[in-house]
Amino acid sequence: GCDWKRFLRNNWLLLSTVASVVLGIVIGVLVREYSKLSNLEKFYFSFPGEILMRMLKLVILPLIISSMITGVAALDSNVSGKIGLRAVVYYFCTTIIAVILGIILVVSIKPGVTQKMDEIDRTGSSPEISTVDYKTTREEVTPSSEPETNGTEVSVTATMTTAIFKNKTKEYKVVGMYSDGINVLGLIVFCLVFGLVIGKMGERGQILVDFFNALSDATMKIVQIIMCYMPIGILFLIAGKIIEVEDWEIFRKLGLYMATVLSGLAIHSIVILPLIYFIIVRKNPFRFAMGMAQALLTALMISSSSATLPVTFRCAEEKNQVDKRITRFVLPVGATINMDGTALYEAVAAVFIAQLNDLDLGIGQIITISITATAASIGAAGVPQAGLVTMVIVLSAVGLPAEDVTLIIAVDWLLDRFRTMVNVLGDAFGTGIVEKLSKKELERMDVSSEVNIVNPF
Ligand code: DAS
Repeated sequence: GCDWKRFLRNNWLLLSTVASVVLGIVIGVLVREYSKLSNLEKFYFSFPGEILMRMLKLVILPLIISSMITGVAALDSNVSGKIGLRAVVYYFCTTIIAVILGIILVVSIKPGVTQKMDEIDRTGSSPEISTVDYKTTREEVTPSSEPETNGTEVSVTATMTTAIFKNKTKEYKVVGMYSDGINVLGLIVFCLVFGLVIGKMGERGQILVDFFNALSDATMKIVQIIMCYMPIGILFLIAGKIIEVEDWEIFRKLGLYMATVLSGLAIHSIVILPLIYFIIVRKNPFRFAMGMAQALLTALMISSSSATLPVTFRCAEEKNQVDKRITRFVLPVGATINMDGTALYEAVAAVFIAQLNDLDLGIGQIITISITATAASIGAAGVPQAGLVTMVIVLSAVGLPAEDVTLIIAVDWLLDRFRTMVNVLGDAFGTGIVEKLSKKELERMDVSSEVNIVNPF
């Protein structure tokens, strides 16, 4: 009786978020079935979800600034260097493992070999181009290089590129992206330097440290308020998405490809990451992952690791009790550069497209794909479908037509959610692992430095 009540009290937010996902799906399917909404009505319908996205994005900036600066200032540069190095090694190793896993799966499942190009509707996202047009253009272009046929190819490429970007702008509008973009990586570097400098300034620097600490506390209070709104926002986000998707048929056509990506993501998050966590930390990885549930669900719903960051912080610090000196450092950087799910997806998608093009990949090209997929995941910003854009790097590195991303664009919004969830999970496990590895330094700081006792860490 009492246990049950305590469970409810501790998890009401998570439970109501799960309930709102289910309800959102039901409402979405019903509205889709029984009423024809105009575009404007669809926009109004998903507006409560849009509000959630905007609120989360509003707090990212003060959150990153205050957490990075206070995080770095609290550590002496010696310790922060070590912690930073450990985090980077962790990011890198897990990303490489994810890529290798993806390659192994896609090479053995061969999702692109069984379904040839014409089976997949190339017009999925660009009604201007028909399958026949595209095939003829290709055949004409390959044998000779007559100027007219080249011209045709250019125009097809151009149309497809416009199609991609048209599609993206639409997506951006729906999800409410920063189309103008915050340079998060640049911001992180600046905060790192700023934090180091004020950490060394003594008395006068302490004023700034106190200021940013207060800013950090205030931001987290706001996050707490936003999280109360989360179930409502998520309900309308998911219902709005279900109403909006035009082509469900494509999911059947690309089924094997999606299954490959999803099973890779599942293995990485259920087997590999927990195993690494267990080997290093010697605690139950699934309990740790359960503590992150609210953040994982948020990532799944809004497909942005940056916008999930406030929730990731709360889960890691409140539920999993990870040291704030670690989270403040590992989470913002991780959300920007550590994307296991994206790396795995890029590798699978590139090989899949090669298979569709009947291209036999040699070991050299597989290695090229692995390296560029890693780079593309580091380069991708933590915003919806960023991975699809950086895919172009991977494709062109092995000489595949960049416009072939149109083949997978129609299902990308779904895969995006799942890879974002894995990205967030990777960052979360990273905090636990780096904390464990840095235990000695953290304990030594606790006893030696008085400044840190004054700080509310
Ligand atoms: N959705 C992104 C993220 O926030 C990355 C991606 O598109 O792969 O993690």
